[in-house]
Amino acid sequence: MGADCLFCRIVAGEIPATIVKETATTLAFRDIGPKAPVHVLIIPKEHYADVATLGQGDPGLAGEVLATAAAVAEDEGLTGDGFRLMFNTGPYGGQEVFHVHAHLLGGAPLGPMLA
Ligand code: DGP
Repeated sequence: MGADCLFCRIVAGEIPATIVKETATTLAFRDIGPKAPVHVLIIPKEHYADVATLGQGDPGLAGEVLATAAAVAEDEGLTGDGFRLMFNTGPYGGQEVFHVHAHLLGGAPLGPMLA
């Protein structure tokens, strides 16, 4: 991947993003079209297309993505009232960018998932 992948290009610094946390293996940045007061995307720097291939290919890295998401939730003050963490996967899951990313949403009541 790389040149063809939007989020690889954000990792490479070729496309600007509002980065809120970076570790050796993960990056967290604000979604360009926020769907909640806090909407952050958390990705592994290494390219995996979706959470299924990441989870099976490198479970340790998947755990690091979750740990970064939890740290961002804490930084953003979401841990008291709660938040939503989700991975859209494939066309039926509504995935549009095929570099795995967790959506961290919070800062207001989000309502039931499938309303
Ligand atoms: P998904 O549908 O799960 O693949 O979500 C992709 C998300 O990526 C969507 O909420 C909008 C966000 N997004 C798309 N392009 C960019 C971009 O260039 N920068 C940032 N920060 N977010 C983007």
